[in-house]
Amino acid sequence: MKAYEVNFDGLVGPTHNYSGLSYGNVASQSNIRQTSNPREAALQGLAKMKALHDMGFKQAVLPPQERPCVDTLRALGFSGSDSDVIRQAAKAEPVILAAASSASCMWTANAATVSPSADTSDGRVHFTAANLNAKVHRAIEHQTTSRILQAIFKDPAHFAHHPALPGVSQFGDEGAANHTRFCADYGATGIEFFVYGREAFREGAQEPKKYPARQTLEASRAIARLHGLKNKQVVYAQQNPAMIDAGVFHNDVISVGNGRVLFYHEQAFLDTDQVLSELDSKLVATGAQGLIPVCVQSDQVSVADAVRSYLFNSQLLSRPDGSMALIVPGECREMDSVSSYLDALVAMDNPIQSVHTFDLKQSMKNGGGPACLRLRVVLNEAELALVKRQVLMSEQLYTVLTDWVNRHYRDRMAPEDLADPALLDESRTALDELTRLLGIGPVYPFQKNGH
Ligand code: SUG
Repeated sequence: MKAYEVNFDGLVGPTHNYSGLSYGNVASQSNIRQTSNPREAALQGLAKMKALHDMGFKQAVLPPQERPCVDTLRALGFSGSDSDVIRQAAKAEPVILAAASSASCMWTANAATVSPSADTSDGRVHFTAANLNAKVHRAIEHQTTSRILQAIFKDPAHFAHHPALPGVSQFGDEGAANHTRFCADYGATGIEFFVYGREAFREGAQEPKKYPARQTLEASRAIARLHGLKNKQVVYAQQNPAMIDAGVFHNDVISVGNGRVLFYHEQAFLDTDQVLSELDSKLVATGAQGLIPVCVQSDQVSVADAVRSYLFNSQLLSRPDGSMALIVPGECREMDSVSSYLDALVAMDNPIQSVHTFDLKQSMKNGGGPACLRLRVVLNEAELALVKRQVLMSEQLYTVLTDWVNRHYRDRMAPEDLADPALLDESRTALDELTRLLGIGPVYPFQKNGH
């Protein structure tokens, strides 16, 4: 049966702001306390979704979460009415209020790890919501993420949903940002590639020295078990710890894969030769042709330029003729080294034949490029037919969501604006309407609590 990669992009939420919450993420830290523009952020994301839909790719949308998360603030001891809770938190612990207000669920590459039915032992598509427990503002995402995924992928005969792994650092899991799948075509059995930052249970294992490694090998292994993946279909690789210290906080900041292509920086992995040879041999054992490695050398693009431009946080998308399109952030054309590399890349003998640039500056300033903003879900035709229709991008959905954003979003958000209790009401009104537009039912806590 024919199968597709469907990209589920996160719709940027109404509280998008710059609070410098992600230590180890250079962009997040360097833009701390700047004024953001939530409306522009959401429109930039929608423009990318619409453009990819128009180019013929399968595109869908995942809704944002309720922020500020009043339940988190209450759990941390703030009390009274919702407005009281926000006012107290703003006064006593503005950092906690900022964490509870982040729109970070827009980066849906971190929402979950997804294994297509062609890979899993029970023939269902498996989802494990990521615990994101390395950061407070992200660790509060997974319950609602699970509810949203279950509302969209409903049929238990075809879709299996696993709750997030235990929320401790030994099982730190950042979802699909550290997961890539290689295959001959989407419907065929693939090789699932899990990249981790550290090993939690092995004494003396290499780790970064400065910044935290968010993903553990133990978490990746647990997901492979939960999804029923056979050892011959899985490759684990450690990210080069020096890269994490250079600001590569997820593997998707230094490599991206699709089909048989791995586009990566020469410094991405700890043991590159071993990684490439295991990927290649396991891929060939599925009946596919071998891996096509496309390596970028440091003298072509330095790690610092890769981190600044987000060259590898690109989407690598298959076209019907077998060629691939690379979707990059505008920053890649603002840097000479990266821009000339891209021109050279499309002239080389590999499947990547076109480069498309998108302005995602609002998200980029928090360290989120094109690949961060999407969750890849490979679905065969039967599974795709079961997906909640209203979340699939169309001319009409684009118009409806653009209008929704224009009606509900502010066009400026300074750090002190997070203290405004009206922001919660605005967000709830917007999200309540959104669940109706997308037909996903009441997925937010406030809809259940009857606010
Ligand atoms: O987790 N930034 C996100 C960016 C996630 C990028 N995702 C992928 N690479 N797939 C993070 O660090 C910044 C929020 C702030 O500082 O306000 C933030 O959460």
